[in-house]
Amino acid sequence: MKRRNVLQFGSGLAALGLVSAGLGRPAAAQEKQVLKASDVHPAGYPTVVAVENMGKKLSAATNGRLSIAMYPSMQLGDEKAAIEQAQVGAIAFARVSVGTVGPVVDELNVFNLPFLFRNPEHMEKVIDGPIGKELLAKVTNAPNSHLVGLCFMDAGARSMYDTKRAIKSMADLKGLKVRVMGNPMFVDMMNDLGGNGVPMGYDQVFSALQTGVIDGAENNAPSFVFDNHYQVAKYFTLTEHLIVPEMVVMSRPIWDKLSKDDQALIIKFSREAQLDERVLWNATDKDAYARMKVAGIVVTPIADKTPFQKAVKPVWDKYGAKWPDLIKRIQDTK
Ligand code: GTR
Repeated sequence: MKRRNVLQFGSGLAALGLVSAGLGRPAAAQEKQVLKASDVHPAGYPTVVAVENMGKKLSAATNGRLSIAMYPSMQLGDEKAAIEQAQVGAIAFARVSVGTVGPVVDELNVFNLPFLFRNPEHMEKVIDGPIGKELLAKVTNAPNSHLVGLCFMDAGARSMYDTKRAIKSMADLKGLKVRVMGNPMFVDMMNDLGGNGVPMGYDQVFSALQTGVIDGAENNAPSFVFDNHYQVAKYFTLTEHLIVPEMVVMSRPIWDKLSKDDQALIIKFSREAQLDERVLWNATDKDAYARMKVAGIVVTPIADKTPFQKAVKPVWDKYGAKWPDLIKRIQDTK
């Protein structure tokens, strides 16, 4: 074909709307793309809103070419399912707990060690600093993750709740079937604490509490309240045994098809989302405790957590022994 014909052929394709299908010129640069995101929590929850805000910024920066469609409330399944869908490119973003990422990228399990962080502020320092960056890169660079680690988010501290009794000491946990996230570390942790750890997808927890398949679970106050578990479990015990951050991970197959500029925008807005979510989180956490009070939930503080901390030592020995330097750097973060 002569050059003129090539040009005509090209503009003909444009007229037929085929350019965006990749047959003509800079398809990727022009094509409208709606990026699907999944979250287990309902509309209005801090993580959901933070990812939606990311989408609004992305839309504004690309004149609507890129946008995010959020599917909240486990519409696309539990977190394991969300990760698997992201890995194959069926969705673009999975907002999940580091608890669920650990089985995919082992090094992330360092954040899943019980009583690792002194308090949520300590965790924030770590995720905002060099260790946070390094662990995001671990997710991105792990050969079989098929994911890109975009950012972390706050999720406060996780405590026990159950339908049977207030947990005043470890003895009260004896014999209780307590749901944990699907990660062997948490099953071991719960068994070491005296309960029976039952790994289960988040989408099953409410009905399992209702039907008595489990006696309790463990989570932060906002999940307990806004995912309605407090309607069935009346005892909330401030064990604060885990301070596990959330993550937003992106589908590697989708990421690889984006231009460098689009990738940079996504990185920028996700890093901003890490801090935006924190503000939303703090307000929602307060709100959750206020609602628990109104609902008459029995909140039991644990004055001395030392027996709980001692009991989980086997978890540290079994899983933490792999990362002595990393653990020391985390502990040394002030
Ligand atoms: C919540 C967390 C979710 C999910 C859930 C669970 O705190 O925000 O991502 O991990 O816990 O226990 O499965």
